[in-house]
Order: sequence, then structure tokens, then C-alpha cells
Amino acid sequence: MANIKSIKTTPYQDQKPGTSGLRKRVPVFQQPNYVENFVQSIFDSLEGFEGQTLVIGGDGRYYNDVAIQKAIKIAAGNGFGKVMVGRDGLLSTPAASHIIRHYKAFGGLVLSASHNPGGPDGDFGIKYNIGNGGPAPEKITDAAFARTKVIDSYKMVEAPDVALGHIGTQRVGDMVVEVIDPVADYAALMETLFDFTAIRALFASGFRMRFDAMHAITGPYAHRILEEMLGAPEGTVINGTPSQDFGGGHPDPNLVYAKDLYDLLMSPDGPDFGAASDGDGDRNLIIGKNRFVTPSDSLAILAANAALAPGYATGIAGIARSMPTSAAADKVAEKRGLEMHETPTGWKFFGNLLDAGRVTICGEESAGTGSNHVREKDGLWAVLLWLNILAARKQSVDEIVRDHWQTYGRNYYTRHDYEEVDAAVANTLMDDLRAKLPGLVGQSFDDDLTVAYADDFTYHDPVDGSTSSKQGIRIGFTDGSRIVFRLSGTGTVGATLRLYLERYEAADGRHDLDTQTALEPLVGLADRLAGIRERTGRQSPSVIT
Ligand code: G16
Repeated sequence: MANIKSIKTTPYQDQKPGTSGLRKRVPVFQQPNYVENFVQSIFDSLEGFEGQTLVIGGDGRYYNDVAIQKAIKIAAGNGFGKVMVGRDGLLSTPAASHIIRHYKAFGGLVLSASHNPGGPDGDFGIKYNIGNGGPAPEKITDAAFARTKVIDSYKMVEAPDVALGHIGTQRVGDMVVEVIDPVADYAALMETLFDFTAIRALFASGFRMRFDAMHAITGPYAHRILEEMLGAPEGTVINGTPSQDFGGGHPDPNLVYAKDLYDLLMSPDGPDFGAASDGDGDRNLIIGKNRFVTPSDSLAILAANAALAPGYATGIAGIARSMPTSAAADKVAEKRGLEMHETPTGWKFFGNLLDAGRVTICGEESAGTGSNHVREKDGLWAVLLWLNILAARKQSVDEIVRDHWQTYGRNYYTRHDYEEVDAAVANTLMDDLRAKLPGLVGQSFDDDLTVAYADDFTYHDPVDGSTSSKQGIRIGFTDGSRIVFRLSGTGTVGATLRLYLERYEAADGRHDLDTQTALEPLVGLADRLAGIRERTGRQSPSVIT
């Protein structure tokens, strides 16, 4: 019989999962029983997993190796029949989602704080995914949070640490632990979706690419798929070895943290195509030679061209985007007669629509795109779909983007982040703005901006009927322009105020303006409406994407 111990503990009051699981600084996770309490609280909120399989993997950041041993022993203590874990405890978030689905596991634990920095003073995180491979819905995360506030014991098998360095099977108490190759199943899935022969021919013709894995989890995946399977020259993948602190960097693939890649693609001798992914491999950055593609545009272009890839050859059922994401994808859906859905921020809201077959492609402005192949956003998937489209259309990224705008119009789009703002100041700013909303409709600003609607976004899930309110303040104008205010749910210090700005220019309109210039009037108006500068004391955003 397994040596299962029930160990006494005292609750923490701050284990509320945010947009994507529980994320805190490493020293917070290192407090006695902090991991144990949270993992046990998740299991206490689930039913029917006895004897079933749990997938566990992480992005390899600092504390991954410690937390994973605790999670495995608690899973054994709670009666799971088997744990599948990536070698060295590694699995990208989309690969974990695929493994859960492929092996019909009960669920999975993803150990990651995604794009947040890592290291002893960096961030760590734990997220639970359900049997469809996607992040747990609010019903489960709310129940887990309620449990964390009262938990008084957890169950664990007392056993030596599991050796995670080699593929194979071992036991912890009565539970089987299978260590698997983190890349193989995912790479095989990609091969079923994309025209690898055409992409191989593209590389063989001299097409040059640079993929920046940012010292994070996609390194092994990108080396295997791009260089070994698709024949991209060695050196195509840079920063390809995962490190515990991401080489001291910030593994967020945007124009601030992947600036070197951007500069390279804008240089005369730069490659044809540049891409990057984040800490846990679910985000993507796409840059063509002399052309950065905004994530919102990328979603629209991928949806419009998906049928060029074998996995989507019969067409897509519909598209979903998070509310702050630009309406570029809506234009595609409108023209093609596809279902279009607007959901709150966070991938968990796409799960029901994907499971119900209502949508095939989903995306968020925060560099996340994905499809029904898994239930997470998927950085390398987006890169491979772009490569498939480039191979099929035999055009440059710039030509494809311009052509798209000429067909559907251009949605100028930017996001301004004010990070580590005092939480009380940020909440008051949002409350005061919310109070103003009813009076804004019909008002005109700067001669040509008339407010068509102003509300706090509420989502009604059309599949399970659940409602999620207070998901971000939207102020929409009669010309299609829009200002959105939201507080981040993934930050670990103070509050992050996100300001999302959008302006639509029709197919025959001007598409060559500088984005920040095109959106300047909206930036000014947002500040006047919310008093951002005055209240936060910040003269400019910390990050512009
Ligand atoms: C941010 C983004 C969201 C994204 C979330 C999780 O949330 O705005 O669009 O879904 O991160 O992404 P990841 O798992 O890559 O961290 P928030 O609440 O900070 O705006």
C-alpha cells in the first residue's frame, strides 16, 4: 500500500487564480505549503479522477523542478492512477493541451507564469487544465479559490523525488509516472495540419527565417520542427535552450522585448521572416521583412487564408476573438459569412465555442492565436500556418498584409500598458470611468468622434449560458473607432492598466499611416476621459505594443 500521509496545513488568503491560473513571485510560492495548498484545493474542486491520468509539465522556469515533485506526490496521494510528465518536467502549454487530449487524460497542471520573467525573484505560476485540454473555466477556478481559503490538510505520498531525466515508467506509491518526450506528439500533430512538403521546398529555395525562442520552452520544439523536420538551416532558431531565468530576459515576444529581432527584420540584409514565442510557448510574434504584423491583423489574415493548409482545407466554422482584440477578424467573418464571437480576455473563454464546433480559429491581441487542434493558444502553430501560407501564396509577408487591407480595410491598432500602478489608484480610475459611461453615449469629441456605445463588457456564453461581467470598459464611436480600458489579471505587482485603441480605415482608405500617429486623437481622448496621466503620475505608458 502506498505511504499516503494527510498533512496539516493553514490556508493562505491570496490564492485567487487570475486571467490564466495563479501567478505570484517565486518567494511567495516558496512559503511553506503554498504549492501544496493550491494543488490540493484544485483536486478538492474536481470529481471522478480516481485512477485517471493527469498530465504535468512546465516551461522550465526557476522552481519548476521543485513544484513538479510536490505536484506528482500530491496527485499520487489523491488517487490519480497515472501522471504523464514531460522529460525534465518540460512541456509547452500547447503541447500539454495536446497531450491531455491525445491520451484522454482527466486534466493537467501547467507550471508556468508564461511571458512573465523567471528566476529566484521572478514569477512562477500554476494553472489547471480540464479534459478538453483547455484552461479550467471560472466555475472550477472559483471553487478552488474558495477551498484555498479554508483548507486544513493535504494528501501526499511520501516517496523520494521522481527521476525526470529519462523517458520511461516508474511508480510513486500506487501511481504510475510516465516520463515522455515533450516534443514528439506535438510535432506529429503539426505534421497533420500543415503542408510540410511545401514548407520544406520554401526553405530549400533559399527563404530565410529567424526564430527567437527567447531562452524559453519553444527552443526544443522549434529546433526539431523547423530545423530537423522542415530543413531550415541550422541557426534559424536562436536562444533555443530553455533556461531557468530565460537568460535574464523577459520572454514576452513583443516589440519591446524582441526588439533585436524587429531591428534585424527591418535591416536591408535581414531575413524574409521573423518569429518569436514566449516563456511557455503559447504566444507568437510575426514580423516579415519590413513589416510587423499586429496580432489582431495576424488573426484576421490566418483566418482568411487558413484553407491553404491541409488541416483547414474544408474551411473554418467561425472565428472568436477577445473583446479588446481589433475587429479586423470581424471583417473576414462578415465577408465570408462565418460565425464571429467576442469573448472576455483569456483563452478559457474560447473552450466552449471550440468544443461545440462553433469556431475553428481564435485569437487575442496579446500575441495569442490558435485553433481547434488544441485548447490553448499556440505560438509555433501560428508560425507554421504563416509559413504554409507564404509557401502557398509565394508572396512576401508585406504583400500579403497589404493585399488583406485592400480587401477588408485596415484596423489601426495599439495597446498602451501602464505597469505597476498603485492598485487603489487604478481601481478608482476604473470606477470613476464606469460611473461616467451612461452619460457618454451620443456625445461628440474633437468634432468627429461621436460615442455610439459605452459599457462594461458582459459576456453571455452561448454554449453553457454562463455570464461573466465587468470584463473591460468599451467606448465605441460611430466611425468604428474604439477605446477599451482594462486592468490586467496576470500581473504580480500593483495593477497594470491596459488601454486598447483602434480606428478603422476602409478598403479604399489610407493604409500607410504610422500606427501611433493614426491613433493619437484617441490616445488624447482616453486620457481626457479617464485622467490617466493625472491620476497615475505617469507621462507615458511603460510598454506600447
Ligand atoms: C494577458 C493578456 C490576455 C492573455 C493572458 C494570458 O492577460 O491580456 O489576452 O490571455 O495574458 O496569456 P499568457 O498565458 O500568455 O500569459 P491580462 O489579464 O494580463 O491582460
